[in-house]
Amino acid sequence: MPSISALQARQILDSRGLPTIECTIWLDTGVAVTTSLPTGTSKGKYEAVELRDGDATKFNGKGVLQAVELLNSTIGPQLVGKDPLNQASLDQELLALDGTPNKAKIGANTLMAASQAILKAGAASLNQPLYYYIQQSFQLTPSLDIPTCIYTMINGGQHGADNLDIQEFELIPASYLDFQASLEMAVTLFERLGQVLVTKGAIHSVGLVGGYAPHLFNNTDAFEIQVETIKASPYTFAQDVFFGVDMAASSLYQGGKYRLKDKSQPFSSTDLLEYYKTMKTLYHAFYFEDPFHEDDIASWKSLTAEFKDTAMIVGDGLLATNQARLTQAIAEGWCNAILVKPNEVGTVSETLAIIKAAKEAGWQVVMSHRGGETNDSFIADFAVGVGAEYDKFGPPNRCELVEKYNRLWQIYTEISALQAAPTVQTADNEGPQIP
Ligand code: 2PG
Ligand code: MG
Repeated sequence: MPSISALQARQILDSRGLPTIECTIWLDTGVAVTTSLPTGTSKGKYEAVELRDGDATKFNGKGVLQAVELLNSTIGPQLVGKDPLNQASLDQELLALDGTPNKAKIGANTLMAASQAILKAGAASLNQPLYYYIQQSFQLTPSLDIPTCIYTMINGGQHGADNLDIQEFELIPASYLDFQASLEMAVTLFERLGQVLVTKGAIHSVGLVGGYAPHLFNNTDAFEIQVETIKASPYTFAQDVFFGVDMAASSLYQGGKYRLKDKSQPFSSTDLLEYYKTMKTLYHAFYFEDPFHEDDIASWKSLTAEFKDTAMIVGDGLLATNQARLTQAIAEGWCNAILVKPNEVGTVSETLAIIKAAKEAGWQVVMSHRGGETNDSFIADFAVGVGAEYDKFGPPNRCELVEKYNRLWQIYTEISALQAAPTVQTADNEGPQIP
């Protein structure tokens, strides 16, 4: 069985121009795999620690050279000679190097760079596609399907560039549209939305994550312009396409209230819940990510009880892909879906355990990119391999994001070909062989 012969990490830049980690593992067969890590923009306080150098003379303190050094001098040599198929035990070795619950010693980014590279190396050692290796090895889903994509159209808040408070306005395709049809719809509507914004003089740029960051009066305008765009398109609103929001509400919270430009007075938690009820009725929104502050638990529970199974109440900053938070949230009914961001955790094994726990509770899993991305499409394979019901990779725009959609497209083609004409596996169990 192939073993790890070397690991090399380096500092690269993410889509915001901020440093992040790239890591390569070589197998003794000469095969090499490379992975890079996204980094967060609107970070939750419950996220594991991301190790940054803090040297203000370099990259404004945001360098990751300490993490790179740890990978090259400590973690790499420890992994040499090991079998990359032993993901669980190698992750345990990594965790032992840190020893803290929130990865405060060596950083979740340091650990995940190695853990993710080990996963890719495992797939490469069997010559299997990554998504297939993940599905076969960890058995979190019996079937290979493309998750329903949640496409970000407009960015506000910390991801925006103008006066919208809502961080992401999402477009969600109806479940009867397959991946290819949904991507075509998202691309069509994204382009048309840009044209409508120009026509309205709502001069647009794109925000941090590539969605439009238009000059609009308030959040309601953003909904109305999207409805108008869909109505003038070949698609039917509330039949082919629905809405969702990532409120990132912790960033709207001031002195126990929520500030939104839709109203001059701040919203109480009760006002905000009513606002969501209206949004659901008027705009057929059924996806509410971080609708309240991450410590306003009573409001989360009220919204989840109010909407029951008719909407997804999604914990992002609330849960921060953290096992302890998830366990409590499941027991107490805080929400009914989790946004999974592997880079918040520290290792692949811990991420898989969180996904398993969420699935066992009957929750839906949304696999997510971060505000600072790279061209690695790891997350697309990971979403398919673990059987996530949804993924959120941003708008169908910009290389670092379309890379994920293009990878899903490739996987879609492979899976479709397999379903149409199942082929015989090779003796080496190399996974799907595409005709
Ligand atoms: C989010 C993500 C993805 P961030 O908030 O859901 O868009 O971004 O990196 O800001 O957490
Ligand atoms: Mg979010």
